[in-house]
Amino acid sequence: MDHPKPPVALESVCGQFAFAGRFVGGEPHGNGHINDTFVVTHEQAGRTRRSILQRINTHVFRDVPSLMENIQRVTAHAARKTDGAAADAMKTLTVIPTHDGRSYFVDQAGGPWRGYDFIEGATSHDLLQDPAQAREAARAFGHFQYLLADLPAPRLHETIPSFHHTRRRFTALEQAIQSDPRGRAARVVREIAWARERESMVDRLIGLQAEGRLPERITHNDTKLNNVMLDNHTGRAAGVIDLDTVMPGLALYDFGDMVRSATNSAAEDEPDTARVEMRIPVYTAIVDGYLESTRAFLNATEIDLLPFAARLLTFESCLRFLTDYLLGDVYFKTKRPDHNLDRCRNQFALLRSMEAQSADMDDVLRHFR
Ligand code: ADP
Ligand code: GN1
Ligand code: MG
Repeated sequence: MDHPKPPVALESVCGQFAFAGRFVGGEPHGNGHINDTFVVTHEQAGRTRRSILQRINTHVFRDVPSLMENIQRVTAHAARKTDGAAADAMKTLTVIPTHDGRSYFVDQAGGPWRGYDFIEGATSHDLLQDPAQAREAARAFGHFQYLLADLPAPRLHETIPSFHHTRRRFTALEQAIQSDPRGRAARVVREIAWARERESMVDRLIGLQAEGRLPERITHNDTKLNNVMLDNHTGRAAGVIDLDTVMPGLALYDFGDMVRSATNSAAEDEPDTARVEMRIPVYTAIVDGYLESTRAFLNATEIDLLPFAARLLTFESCLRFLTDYLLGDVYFKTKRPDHNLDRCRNQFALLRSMEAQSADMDDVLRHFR
């Protein structure tokens, strides 16, 4: 799906929300693959203030009321726990209500919109510049799990059912190969073979969860580097964002996706796979930062499986990009014809690099545990 043009009605959508001041302007913002994100500027008494306005992707998130209920509960709980903490403590999103007190607004075309405070003085990085950033991001996502560990009942809604269920992801790929609606399967014979060679990976964590050895926790589930904001001056984590997939999950999914997204020496969609490598210093920083905030509550099985989870989540993303390519690019936003295929090949290159460095990844864990 192409990145949409800013809606002409941005000002009128903005008018629905309790943003302070006069609307000055707005433009697309960030590099998320799912929602349509805009930064909007307001002016009040000569001072400008920025906010985030986001149109939620209803192809991906089918139940917006449940999604927003999760986000409100999670942000309110995290805010209560961090209330009174140091000024530079990690924050998360603050939902701006509509004038009639709702958490989202539905436009005439049926598009649901929400508003957030803009986290100022911080940056969300698409590509890592140095391992210290990875360490900080990992510490932040780990701390986020800690903050939500005592969220009162009821259980959060599953905003995308079976999101990290790797067996179902594998089955979805096999179904896409069978149906091949765009006639693309013949172009990806090699990638399909790579996926099938690794099928045995997909049941491991699910099996251990069923045996009770991996506990369900409240997890972020989309721990990409660009879903954490890092302070521009101190480099410390300013806040965890993109809370749409916060729901019950395994801690290992969060760890694995951090490693997948931050250790890559190239962008996730770099077509030249010779440039793709898993950077062990970055992996080391992630293990260090993540264990700093989670060591007190993870069990031994979770810690043992950290290196495996890195490979599994990278494999999951190979499966997802390949499936979306076969189905005709219906899920992830794409900017060029073979975008999902490039992403898929890139992630397989990353996975192979992890496989080649598997012993080194185990050594890193031995050092920190
Ligand atoms: P998507 O689900 O499409 O990835 P995100 O919620 O991650 O959407 O938002 C896309 C990007 O917009 C983020 O990667 C980040 O750069 C920016 N962003 C989102 N929320 C905020 C915020 N509250 N403050 C500043 N930047 C934000
Ligand atoms: C999407 O929304 P964004 O861009 O932060 C996706 C993740 C993928 C990622 C790959 C809800 O993340 O699961 O790992 O793209 N989010 C959803 O870049 O599917
Ligand atoms: Mg995002």
